[in-house]
Amino acid sequence: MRSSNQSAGATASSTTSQEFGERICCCHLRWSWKASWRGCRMSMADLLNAEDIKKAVGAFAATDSFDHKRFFQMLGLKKKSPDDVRKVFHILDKDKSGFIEEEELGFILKGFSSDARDLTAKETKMLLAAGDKDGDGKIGAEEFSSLVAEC
Ligand SMILES: [Ca+2]
Repeated sequence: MRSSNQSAGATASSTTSQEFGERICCCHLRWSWKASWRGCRMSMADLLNAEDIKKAVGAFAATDSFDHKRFFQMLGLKKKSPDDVRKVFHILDKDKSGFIEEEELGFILKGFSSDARDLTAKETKMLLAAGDKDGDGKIGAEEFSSLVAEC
């Protein structure tokens, strides 16, 4: 049950793995509570095909192999309605800040499958660079939709 922290040395973040773990836990609980409170229990499994999710997450199991274009293609995200893409965005925005921040981007694979790996710092930076059009260091709903449309 130990989580891998092999990439800890490579991370530019000042947050330790342990703090990260606690934060995910809190955010997740808070999000679940908020989501139920709003009457919105949408999950990735409601939006996307379970087999597609499994294949897409499995394809990038190797460290530093993540390619967001191929990942989104494999998920069939581009074929989804703008509304569904927005729902996926909101699931990935765990703290409901209206943005997918760098930390949340690192957990993008886990957003689709809870046993998936975290992105490495390098992969996270590349994904952020691809999606962050206005350079504010995070990905907004519009930016996420454009990122999906570019696939
Ligand atoms: Ca957020």
